[in-house]
Amino acid sequence: MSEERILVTYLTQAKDLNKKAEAIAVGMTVGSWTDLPAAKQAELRPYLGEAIAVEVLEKLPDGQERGTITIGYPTGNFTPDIPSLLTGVFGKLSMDGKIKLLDITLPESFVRHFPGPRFGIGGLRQILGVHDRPLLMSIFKSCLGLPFDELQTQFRAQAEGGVDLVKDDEIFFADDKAPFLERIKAFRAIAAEVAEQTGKPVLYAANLTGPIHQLNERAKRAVEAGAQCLLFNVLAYGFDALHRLAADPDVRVPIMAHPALAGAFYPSPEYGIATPLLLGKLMRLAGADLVLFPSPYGSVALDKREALDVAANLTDAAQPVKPAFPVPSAGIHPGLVPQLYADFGHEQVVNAGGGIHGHPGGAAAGAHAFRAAIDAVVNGQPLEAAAEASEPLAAALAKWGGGK
Ligand code: 1AE
Repeated sequence: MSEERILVTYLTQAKDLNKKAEAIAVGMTVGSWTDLPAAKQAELRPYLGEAIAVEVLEKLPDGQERGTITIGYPTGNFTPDIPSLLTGVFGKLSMDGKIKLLDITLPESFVRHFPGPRFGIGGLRQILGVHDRPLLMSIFKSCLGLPFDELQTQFRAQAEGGVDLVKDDEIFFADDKAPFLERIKAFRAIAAEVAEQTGKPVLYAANLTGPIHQLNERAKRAVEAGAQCLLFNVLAYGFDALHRLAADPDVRVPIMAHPALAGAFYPSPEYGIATPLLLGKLMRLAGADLVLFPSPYGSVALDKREALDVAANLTDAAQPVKPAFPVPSAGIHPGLVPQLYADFGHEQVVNAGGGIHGHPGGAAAGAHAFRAAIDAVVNGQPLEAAAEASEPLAAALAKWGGGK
C-alpha cells in the first residue's frame, strides 16, 4: 500500500486531546490496536491512522481541552471519490460529540483521480470573452408558476442589461409552464438575438433537477438542446453526483454549484463541516466551475474570514485541478461592488437577484447599474463619480446606498 497520507484536521474537545487523537486515528481505521497480537499489527499497520498534530486552544471551565487535532489517514484506505473520503474521515465520527471537520489535505496522487472543473475560471472567461473585470450574473427572481412568456421577458431584460450569466432560481422544479428543454432553447435564441445587438454572449444556467439516476441523461439532453451552463444543487444529491456530471464526456458545459442545504452542515462552531472545505475545496474537487456561497454582507451572511477562505480554496493556484469562480451571493446590490472587489478581487462573479430585479428602473437598469459599478471599481473610480455618468447607478445608490 501507498505510504501517502490524507491529513484531516478537526476542531474538538476532550479531557485529553492527545488521547482523543489516538482514539480517532485507531477508531476510524483499524478499530483497535494495542490489544492486537504483533502479527496482526504487522498485517494491519499499513491501514492504521496516525495522530499527526494536536493543538490545545483553551482549557474549558469543566477541565476539558478544546483544540485542533490532525490525523493522517493512509490514502489506500479510500477509493478515489468523495463519499469514501467523507465517510472514512468523518462518517461515524460526525456523531461522536462536539467535533467539527475543518480541513482535508489530499496528496496530489489522490486529487488526480478527480475531474475538477472542466472549464474553470479561464474556460468561462474564454467562452464569454471577458477578461478585464469580474463577471456579472443575475438570478431569475421568482420562476415558480410564472408564464413562459414572462420568463422570456425577464431573461431578455437581464441579457440586455449586460449581465454575463443568468441563473435559474434553485427552487425552480415545477416548471410545467416553462419546461426545462423548452426554456433552454427559448433562452438560447433570445441570448443570440441580444448578442446580435450588444456583441456580447450571455450564458443561461438551467436548473438541473430530477432523480439522481436520470441526472446525467437529463444533462446530456440539455446540452443537445443548446444548454451552455447548468445549475446544480450539489448538497441535496451529494458530491459524487457532481463528480459524475463533471466527468461525463457528454456534459460539456460549465456547472454552477448552488449552496442549498449548506446551512445544515456549517453554522455551528462545534459540529458539522467548515465552509472552506464544504463549499471551497470539495466543490472544486468534484468539478464545479462556479460556486455560490453566502457573501459576508447580505441576508444569509457568512463570517468574512470563512467567505475569504472559501474563495481562496476555489482559486488556489497550487492545486492540480483548474480554479473555480467564487460567487459570493445573497443581498448583493451595486453599492456593495467596491467592498466585493476589495475582498474577492478580479476573479469573482458578482451575483444578484433582488439587487437587479428590485432596481427602480427594472432588471435591465439593474444590470446596467452593476456594470457601471464594476467598471468604476476596476478603473479605481468612486461609485459616486461613476453615478454622475450612469443614471441606473445613481438610482441604485439612491435606493440601496453605497455600502453595507
Ligand atoms: C447564497 C445563495 C444566494 C441565492 O441563491 C440567491 O437567490 C440570492 O438572491 P438575492 O441576490 O439575495 O436576491
